[in-house]
Amino acid sequence: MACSTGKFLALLMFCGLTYLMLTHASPIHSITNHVSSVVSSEVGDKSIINGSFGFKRLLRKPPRLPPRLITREVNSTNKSIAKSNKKSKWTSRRKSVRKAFIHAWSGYKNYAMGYDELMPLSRRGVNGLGGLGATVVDALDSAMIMKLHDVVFEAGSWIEKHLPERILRKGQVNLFETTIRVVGGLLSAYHLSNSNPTYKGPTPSVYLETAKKLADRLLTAFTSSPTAIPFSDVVLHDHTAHAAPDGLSSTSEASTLQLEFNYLSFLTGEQKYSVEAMKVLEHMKILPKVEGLVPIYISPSSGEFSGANIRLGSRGDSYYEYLIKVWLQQRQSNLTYLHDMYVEAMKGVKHLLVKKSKPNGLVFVGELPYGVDGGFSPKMDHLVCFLPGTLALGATKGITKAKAMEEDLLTFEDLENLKLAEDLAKTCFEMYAVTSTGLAPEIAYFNSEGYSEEGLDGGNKTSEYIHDIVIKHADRHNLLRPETVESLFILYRITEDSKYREWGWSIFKAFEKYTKVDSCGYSSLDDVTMLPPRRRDKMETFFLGETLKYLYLLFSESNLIPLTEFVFNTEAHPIPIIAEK
Ligand code: DMJ
Repeated sequence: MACSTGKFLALLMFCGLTYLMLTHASPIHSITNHVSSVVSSEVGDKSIINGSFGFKRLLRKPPRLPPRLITREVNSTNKSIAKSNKKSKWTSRRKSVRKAFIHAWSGYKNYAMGYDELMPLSRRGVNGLGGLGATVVDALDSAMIMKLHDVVFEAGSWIEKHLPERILRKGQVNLFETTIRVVGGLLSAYHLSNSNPTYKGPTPSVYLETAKKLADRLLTAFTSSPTAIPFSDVVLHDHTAHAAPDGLSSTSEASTLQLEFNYLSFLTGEQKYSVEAMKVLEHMKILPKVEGLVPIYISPSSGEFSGANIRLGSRGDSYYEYLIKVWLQQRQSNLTYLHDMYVEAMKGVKHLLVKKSKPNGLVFVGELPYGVDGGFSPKMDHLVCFLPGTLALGATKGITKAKAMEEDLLTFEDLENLKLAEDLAKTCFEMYAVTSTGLAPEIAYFNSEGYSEEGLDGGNKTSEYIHDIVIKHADRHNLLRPETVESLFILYRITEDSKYREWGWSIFKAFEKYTKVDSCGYSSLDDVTMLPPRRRDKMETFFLGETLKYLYLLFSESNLIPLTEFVFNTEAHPIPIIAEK
C-alpha cells in the first residue's frame, strides 16, 4: 500500500511537471519562438537550435503572419513603391501645368478672344501679329495634348467660324510668324484631331483647309521675290508681298518655313508649298559661310547674306534648328546636304562661339557681331537656349542616349554635341537661378577672358554663378519664353536624367509665383532681378503654344508625342515625321 501510494504520488508529480512544461512558457520565450519561426523560412531547420519549444510547437497553432517575401521580392516591392511615388509626383506636377494652362486660356477667352494676344493687366486684347487670332491657334494643339476638351471645342469653333474670313480680309502679316504659329498650329491640330476623333469641334479637314487657304496667300512672299529668298511680309487681302523697310529678311525667318510647307504638300499632294520653301535652303547651301555659320540678315533682292553679324540668338537661331529638323522630317537622301550643313555649323559653333565663364566655368555661346575678323562678344540671348535641345536631338535623332549607346549609334561628334547640350542646358538653367525671381532675363553676358563687369548681377546672392552672369539694365525683361524648358524637355527625353524635370519644375514655380495675374492670365515682366518684379501687361502667344506645352510634356510619359515620331516646329507644334520611302 505504502509503495503504491508513493508510486501514485510520483506519477502525480510527473504529470504536474509535464503540465507545467507544456503550458507555462514565458512571453519572451514566445516572442523568440515567433522570431524563430519567421527566420526559419530563410535558414531552414537550423532555427530549431534551442530545442525546448518543440512540444509547444506541436500543441500550439502558430500565429498567422503575412506571406514572407524573400529579399529580392522586398527590393522589387520597395522599388515599385518608389516608382509609383515618383510617378504620382510628376502626375501632380503635370496637373499643375494643366491648371496653369486653363488659367491662361480663361483669361484670354474672357478678355481677348479673337485678338492675337492678351494684355492681362488691362484685361483686353491686342493685335500684334496681324489679327489672325494667333493665341487661339497657337494654344489649340496644347489643349489637345492636355486633353482639355472644352478648350479644344472653344478654340476649334472660333477657328471654323472666324479664321477663313480673316485670312481673306486682314492686312499685313509677317511670313515667318504666321507660318510658325498659325499654319504650324493648324497642321498640328489637323494631325492630332485626325488621329483622335474624340475631340469636339470642327472636323479635322477644317484645320487643313484653313492652313491651305492661308499658305496660298503666304506663297506670294516667295513668288513675288526676284530670288529664292522670300519677302518678309505679305498683305493678305490683296495678295501682295514686300520686303521689310530696310529691304532685308532675317536669315532665321527665311529658313524657318520648311517643316510646315513640306507637311502641307505631303497632306494636300500639291508640291508648290514644299518646292518654294525648299528653294530657300537649296539656295543657302551654296552661299559662302564662316565655318558653317551665317550672318543674321539676307537680302531677297540680291539673294546674298547681308552684313557680318553672326549669332545664334535673335534672327539667327532657327536657321540652325531647321537644318537638322527638316532633315529629320524626311531623312531622304537628297536632303543629306542639310545634315552636312548642320554638322559643319555645329563645328563652327564649337570652334568660334563656345567659351567658358569666369570664375566658375559655365559654358556659353557668344556672338561675332562684326564677323570672324571682329571681336567676340560674350552675349547670349535667352533665345539661344533652344540649342541644347537641338544638339541633343541631332545627336541621337530622338532615341534615348542609352539606346543609342547600346546600339553603338553615336559618333565621337554626336557624343561631343550631347555633352555640349548638357553643359549649355545647365547654363540656361543658371540664367534663371541667378536672379531674384528665378526667371531668366532676355539677354545675359558672361564674365570671361577679355570681358569683365561687376555690379550687374541677377540678385540671387546664393547662386554659385552670381559673378559669372552679368545682366544689363536694358536686358532684364522676361517674355515668358520657352527655349529653356524646350531644351529641358528634349534632354530629359534623351538622357532620362530627372534633374531636367526638377529644373523645369523650379522654373514653372517661378512663373507661377511672379507672372501669374490672379484675375486674368500671365504677364511678361520688366525686370527679373527686382522683387516684386514690375509686370509688362502682355501674355505672348507662345506661353500657351510652347512654354506650358513643353513643361507639360516634360512631366509626362515619353510616349506622349514621341521624339521618334514627331518633330516640333520652332513654335512647338508637333509635326509627324514623314515615313521613309
Ligand atoms: C517663338 O515664336 C519661336 O520659338 C521662335 O523660334 C523664337 N521666338 C519665339 C519664342 O521665344
